[in-house]
Amino acid sequence: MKKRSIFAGLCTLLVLSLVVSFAGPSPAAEFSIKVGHTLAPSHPYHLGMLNFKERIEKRSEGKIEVDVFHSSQLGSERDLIEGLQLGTVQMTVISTAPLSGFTSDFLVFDLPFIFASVKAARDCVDSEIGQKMLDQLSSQGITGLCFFENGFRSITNSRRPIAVPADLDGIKIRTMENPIHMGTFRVMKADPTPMAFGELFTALQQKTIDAQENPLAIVDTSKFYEVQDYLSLTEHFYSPAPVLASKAFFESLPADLQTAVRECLAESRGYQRQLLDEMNTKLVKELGEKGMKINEVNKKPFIEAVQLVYEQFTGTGQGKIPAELIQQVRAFN
Ligand code: EAX
Repeated sequence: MKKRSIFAGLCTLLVLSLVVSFAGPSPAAEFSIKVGHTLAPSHPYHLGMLNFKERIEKRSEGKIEVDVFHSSQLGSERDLIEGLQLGTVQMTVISTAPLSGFTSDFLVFDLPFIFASVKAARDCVDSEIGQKMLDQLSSQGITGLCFFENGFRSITNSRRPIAVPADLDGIKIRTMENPIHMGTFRVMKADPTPMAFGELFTALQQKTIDAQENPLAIVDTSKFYEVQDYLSLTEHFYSPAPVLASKAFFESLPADLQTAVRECLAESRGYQRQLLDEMNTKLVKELGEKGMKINEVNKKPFIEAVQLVYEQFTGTGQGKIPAELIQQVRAFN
């Protein structure tokens, strides 16, 4: 008799635990936020979003629950943008490059060497110019909330040091799906191949491409040093990282929670950038210790070589950047 009552008790416990585990968000959560991004869990995209999760769950007293998905688990950056529009994803942090298909004004951030320092870049994206660009996404079903940071992008490759533009001649380089990024490498006679970030490591490993370009924190956290021999510190593009929300979801939040999300993100933005600053002070040394052959670069010949890109993309209409906007952005230097 005793054995039967213990067995019955265990079955009850098992059923209860199953019911609770399938019950979805914790009882207090009224709103669930799925955040997707493409980078590794050790990258400041992820750590910054975990910081936001901690802040907003506490600030909302559990009314908002956040889950952060790394390494393209919820798709590529293009998929994530579409997921915001469909409402299948509630938030994302991406580079601006994939947004060029949705609004051409973001293209200004993709112009080579447009920012002379990280301070100028941060001051610009945090200004009304940056907010105006984020607001333009509203017509696409997206609420632009703020800018985290990806950073200045440098070139890695498996063939040779890149010291002058001519060294890029014939190099097959992966780029983001962005006309200015591709145009920039074309004018230096490289062979740009647009590719989703999630496919990049394998392509480098299999040598279907020679090169890629990304900030040092990505070269490290996505382990590109395992499949790339050379790192050349070109810092040719600056990638801001807009934090975007599904407009339908964000506007479904009560006003006080919308304010809470914005304020918690602003605090997490500072934390996220500080992490990158700390990483950037030591990554050149650490990537050298991990076997990469690293060369500094005299940027002047590269800046001269890519002036043609400014001529190609300055103008009005789809895919062009107004000269006035370029001047406004450059004024932050
Ligand atoms: O936004 O695709 C890229 O190279 C980006 O830097 C990455 O997805 C982070």
